[in-house]
Amino acid sequence: MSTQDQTSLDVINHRVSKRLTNDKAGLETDFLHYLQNNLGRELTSEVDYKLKALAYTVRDRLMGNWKQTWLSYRENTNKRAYYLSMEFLIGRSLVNNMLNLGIENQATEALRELGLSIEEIEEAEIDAGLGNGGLGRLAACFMDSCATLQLPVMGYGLRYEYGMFRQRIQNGFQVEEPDHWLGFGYYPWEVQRREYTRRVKFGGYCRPYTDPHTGHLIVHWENDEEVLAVPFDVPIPGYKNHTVNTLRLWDAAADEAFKLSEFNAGSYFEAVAAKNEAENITMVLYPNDSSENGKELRLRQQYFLVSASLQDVVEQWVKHHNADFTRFAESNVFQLNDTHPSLAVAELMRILVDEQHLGWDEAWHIVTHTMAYTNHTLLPEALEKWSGDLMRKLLPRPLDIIEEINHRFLAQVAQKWPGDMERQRRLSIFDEHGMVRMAYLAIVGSFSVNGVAALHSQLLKDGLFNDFYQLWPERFNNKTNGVTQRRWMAGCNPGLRDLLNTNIGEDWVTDLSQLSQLETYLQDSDFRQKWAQVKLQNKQRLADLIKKDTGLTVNPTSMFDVQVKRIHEYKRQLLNALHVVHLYARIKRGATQNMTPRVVVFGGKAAPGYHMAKAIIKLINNVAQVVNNDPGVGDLLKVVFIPNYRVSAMEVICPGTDLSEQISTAGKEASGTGNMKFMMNGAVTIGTLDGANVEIREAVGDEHFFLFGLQTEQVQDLIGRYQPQSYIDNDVDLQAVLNLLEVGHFNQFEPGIFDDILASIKSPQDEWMTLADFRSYVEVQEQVAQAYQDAERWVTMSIMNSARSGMFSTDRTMSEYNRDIWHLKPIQVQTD
Ligand code: 26Q
Repeated sequence: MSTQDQTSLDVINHRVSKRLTNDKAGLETDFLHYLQNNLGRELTSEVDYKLKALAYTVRDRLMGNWKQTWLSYRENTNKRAYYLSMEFLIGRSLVNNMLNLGIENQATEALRELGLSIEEIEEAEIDAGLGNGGLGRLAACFMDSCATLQLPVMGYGLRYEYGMFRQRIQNGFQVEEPDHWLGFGYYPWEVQRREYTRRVKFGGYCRPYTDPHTGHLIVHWENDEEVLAVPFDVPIPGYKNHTVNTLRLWDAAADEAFKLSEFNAGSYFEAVAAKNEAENITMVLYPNDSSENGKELRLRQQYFLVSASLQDVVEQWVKHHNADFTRFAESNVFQLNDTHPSLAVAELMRILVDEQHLGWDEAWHIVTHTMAYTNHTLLPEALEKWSGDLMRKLLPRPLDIIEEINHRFLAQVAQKWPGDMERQRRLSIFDEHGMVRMAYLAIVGSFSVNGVAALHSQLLKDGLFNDFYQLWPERFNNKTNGVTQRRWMAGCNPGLRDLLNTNIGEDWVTDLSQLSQLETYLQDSDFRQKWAQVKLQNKQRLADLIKKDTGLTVNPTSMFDVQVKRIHEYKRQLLNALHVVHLYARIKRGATQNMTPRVVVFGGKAAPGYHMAKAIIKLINNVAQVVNNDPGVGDLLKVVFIPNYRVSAMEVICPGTDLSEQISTAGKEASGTGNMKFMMNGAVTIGTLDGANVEIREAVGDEHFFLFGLQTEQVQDLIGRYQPQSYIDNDVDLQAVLNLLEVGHFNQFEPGIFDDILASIKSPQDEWMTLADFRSYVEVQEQVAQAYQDAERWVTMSIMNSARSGMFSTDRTMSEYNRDIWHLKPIQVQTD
């Protein structure tokens, strides 16, 4: 381009960027422009169009900085990190993006001037539910914090056409409905980038041959079928800092030439039908959060993510460094979100050895200096294993490579423990049935292995991964989870945000430790009153949600006692339900003196194939039905099951909660992150010493935390000699509760439907030891009830929980990942 052209282009570009002002008038103009000139709609049209117009208006204001961020990263030779995850549970983006851009107030004003309510438009946004629960939401919080910390981190995930299923409750049962979240159009936040399409191989076989030029042995992966990976980029803005990072989601598409041979052979129908097989890969998220299911399509998804993402990074590298890989390891790091993307270890080897022609040792050095693995569970049933046979069929070359990795690794084990065959057997990546232990592959291929809370990381070293810990103690570390306070306080709790801003300033939004200033307001009666007012308003908002979604009216002055999370036996929603039945029994026998009115709220999805979890949902709904319709109970007890629990529901639930239920069997919950959202919004926790509860209690102080239950070691000691009957024999309350269940009080016309539940909690084999903790749970719940009646004491506890939640920001978590694992330099994005 000539200098003359460049100058006039600069002038035009200047004009374009000047058009994008962040004041009320600018936002109003663009909103109307999109609504009328782009979408062809009016102010009176359906809210979806107004949402789209506003989303485009906001997205326009991210674009310039998005490009600048991209350029800043490309220009400098600094290290970059890639977060590989099968799940990014984003939820809604409008409020978050406006908040981070600092245009919330102006946008509200602009729409008000047009006679529109911004809340109504915000409410219309459908959650991007591309995740199951904690692990997926964690990935989304991490992305927000990295952008805010100006770290050059890119997320890689899958663009599922159907996200987490929608849950309907029908006659008390969970019914799953497909979540066709994209409708028939596009996600307003994404940008398709077909120019970065990659090709992923499946099937076929390997053929070794000798390179005629070098004489080296080369393996060709042949006769495979290729699937296209088309990237869709989602902008991730930092908080008022010009950084806009990228989340790249891959969509599977069939190659034009897919099954060309069949077309040519005249099998037109078969060839078109085969396109489905390719496009199915990113069709649907597996709704299975805590047990692996071994389905072939899931393995395809995992390899598709890993292969497309690694090719993406390596091809960019080759473009700028001409196949010189000497600095690759010091310039790139891949964080594996659980074992789901652990094929990355084999795939990077394949790309480096087969495609870039590096030697094995050089490639292995690169892999083991760029891969870092995060473990999210200790539950044996959740540890991924894939059949070697399935892998041979689907991924012949990666399987070859895993076998070679294992071979070399076991030689190393034999060297450290000569003659210890038992240890070789224990440590082998392949188990005795030829299954690939994905966690072992991840550990062997990574320079860092971390757990997600202090207790969890310790248990990994002592138990599950002890052999590996003995071999490589330096690889093991802890990174306690967090949540982003932008979404989980500033965005979802405007009442609290304003109260904080006027009293402690606004720095807490990027430095959550500032919340400790709240402790100086503990004696300030005006502040305390305002604190209580904010909570009450938020409880009213939650009561409105309950009314809308269940039809039930609840009293916002009651104690709001909340347990929302995936339904799983280890999380022990059952223990909570038993307590509810106990309170009901008390009311029925007239023992209501000094009783605190409670609303017990449940919410969460059960994996569609998890029979017991679905029975628990049914039980809660049946108990709710009986309790809520018993005129003798009144306001003393209400039970609610909020249908379709999701990110946007939690944004209403956590600000309106008094009591946070974190009651998993000790040693089973890796961390928990809901516990942190409740804490920072001023809820008090009742919990076991499990996951991050341990650190929450340490931070807030024992006097502001309600602890109960067995500890991890006691749980482990009880295994094999657990006698639930002995707890029943010694506890009349428990007897009364079980009796009500056994006589069918909650299933009068549905005989037998809770038999499995009863049998499981009464079985000496019950891994979750629900009855062992019943007595201490009930007693501590009584202490909670009394504490709540002392309104002043409760306000103190509430403020203290928020004040001391500073360390549970993902800003802290990400700083630690960066300090100990990634070693990235923050990059200030250049703006003009
Ligand atoms: C695996 C194979 C096949 C199909 C599905 C899966 C699968 C999918 C999702 C397995 C597990 C998950 C999700 C696990 C999860 O959310 N774990 C939670 O991670 C949080 C973040 O670290 C922790 O706070 C929770 O304690 C942990 O349960």
